[in-house]
Amino acid sequence: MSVIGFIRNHWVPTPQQMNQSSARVIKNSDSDGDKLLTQSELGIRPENFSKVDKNNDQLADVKELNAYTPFRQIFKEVKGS
Ligand SMILES: [Ca+2]
Repeated sequence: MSVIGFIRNHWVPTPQQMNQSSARVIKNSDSDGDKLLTQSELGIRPENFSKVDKNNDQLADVKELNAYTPFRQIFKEVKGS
């Protein structure tokens, strides 16, 4: 198994780590300071944003970011955009 595969299968963040990660993403990307991220603030494709935005209000909050399991994909996409 590759290192990436091992991490993907075995690294499960604690709720506190998830909150910290989500808060960091919001802090870095929240251009209007409302503590919520739009699709363009988050910088991911609309089809991926719809997976994050569970209540369909077009905004991603900490809980929605926490619940989005392939979280590292967001970092990859934000980094690559
Ligand atoms: Ca939402």
